[in-house]
Amino acid sequence: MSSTDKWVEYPKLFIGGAWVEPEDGGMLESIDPSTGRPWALVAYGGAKDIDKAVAAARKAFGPWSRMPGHERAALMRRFADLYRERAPELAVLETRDNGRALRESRVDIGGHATAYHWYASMADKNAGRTIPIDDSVHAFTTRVPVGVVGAITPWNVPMMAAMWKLGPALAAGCTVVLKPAEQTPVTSLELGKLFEQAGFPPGVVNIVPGYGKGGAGERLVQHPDVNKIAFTGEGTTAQSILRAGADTLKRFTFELGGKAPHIIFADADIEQALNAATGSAWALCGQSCALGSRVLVERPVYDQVVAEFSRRAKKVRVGMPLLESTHMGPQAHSEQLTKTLSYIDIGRNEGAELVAGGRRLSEGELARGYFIEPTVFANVRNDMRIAREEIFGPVAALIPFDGEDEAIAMANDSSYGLAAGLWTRDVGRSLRVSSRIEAGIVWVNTYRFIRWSTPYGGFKASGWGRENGLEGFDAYLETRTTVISTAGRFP
Ligand code: TXE
Repeated sequence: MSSTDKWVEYPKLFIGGAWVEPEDGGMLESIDPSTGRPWALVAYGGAKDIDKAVAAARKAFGPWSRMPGHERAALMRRFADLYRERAPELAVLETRDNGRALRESRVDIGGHATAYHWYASMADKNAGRTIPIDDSVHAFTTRVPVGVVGAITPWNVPMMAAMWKLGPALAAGCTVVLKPAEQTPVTSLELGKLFEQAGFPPGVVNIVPGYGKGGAGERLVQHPDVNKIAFTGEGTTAQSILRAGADTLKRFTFELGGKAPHIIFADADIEQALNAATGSAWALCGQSCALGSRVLVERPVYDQVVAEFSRRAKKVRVGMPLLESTHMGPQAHSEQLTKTLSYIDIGRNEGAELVAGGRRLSEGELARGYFIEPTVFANVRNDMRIAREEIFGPVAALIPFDGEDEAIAMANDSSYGLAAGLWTRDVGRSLRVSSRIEAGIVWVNTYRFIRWSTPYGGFKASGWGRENGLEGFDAYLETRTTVISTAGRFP
């Protein structure tokens, strides 16, 4: 056995700074999506384990939130340095758990240490404001941590989604219970080891893998002692979470799906636009909320873009995700494979023209895994289901348009509003169009540029609130206003 096909076991949860056996959870097998076989045995928690984790986080909250910011920052920096050292190994583990091509996991996870450092630098700069009124009163604001945070993360980017929540939460002075997706729990448990090694006080970070509905996730959402849920996942799950959390009126941030328009005007640098549009269509095997899955192409260059898009789709090297040569691995789990294949059928039945891909790969060693061909549909209409619903697979829908107004109308004709891309050499047009797009982030002459410092989140059904940037930090703070009478008199 090589180190990369090793069986691994994580029989304990990380609660209150200790590794403990689940009380009412159990053990689950995590499936390697490139082989369809279990590769890890992992502890998962139930309601009682969540209760223990929340109690530990609550106990830790007072001391952690009162710790001077520079001391919290120092701990976070130590964690970030350990994370940097372990990043190559975390990338391999994440690739085994969710099948993302190693070359992608490496770049993604390799950048997180810097992100944790960036958040660490906020921990002692959390200043409020003085509000001028008149000589009789002095008013000021203090920004205080929201409290105990339940972080619920998905399977497509477990380490990124965890970092987007842990970084700002810890810098703000919150304590956290992290519940990773049941399909990909391994790397999140590895984080527990790093927090332990970095010397974090017990209970500041707790990690409890588990199921969502009816399991650890739902208990976390309902728990009266959790002040905020930070969630990344599907919109319908967010709706269930809202209902389940309604009685406790906790805070929520939601980073949900997308159906991003990627607009290519005829005056664009077509070669660059194609690099971005094709690259982003297959990134994460299509399992990204920022996927430019609706490629809107101005009519004069439409045929050229369709031909080149499908030519490139056929050249993508789909294969075992740990191989350096692989561009695109399998879908992360069997339900996602089924979902993507069903949307390919829907596209065909709706009358879209399949110009590349469309099949599950069933040759040789790939037959056991959840591999699928990069797929391109041409002559798609924006009212087709493949243009409206999030597929979360490597399926691009190419839609022709005439002129700016139609491009904007089509881009905005979506229930989602997470991201958008546009390609043009005309600076005026880039400003005109981007200012009318209903999306939380608009990329001009680039695509999927995501940084810890740039706010990220959706309009419309794509979410609530923002992660990353100063806005992402604010999402873990409450504002307290203090008003002091200088004369000590009322009225
Ligand atoms: O997500 P879920 P799923 C989209 C994408 C994908 C679809 C389904 O379109 O095909 O969602 O993925 C936890 N209370 N995205 O079903 O169910 C669950 O355990 C509390 C977009 O896997 O939303 C996991 O930890 N928690 C996306 C997390 O929620 C619950 C990322 C996500 O699972 C819960 C992933 C409940 N009732 C999927 N139900 C993006 N925005 O990037 C589930 N969970």
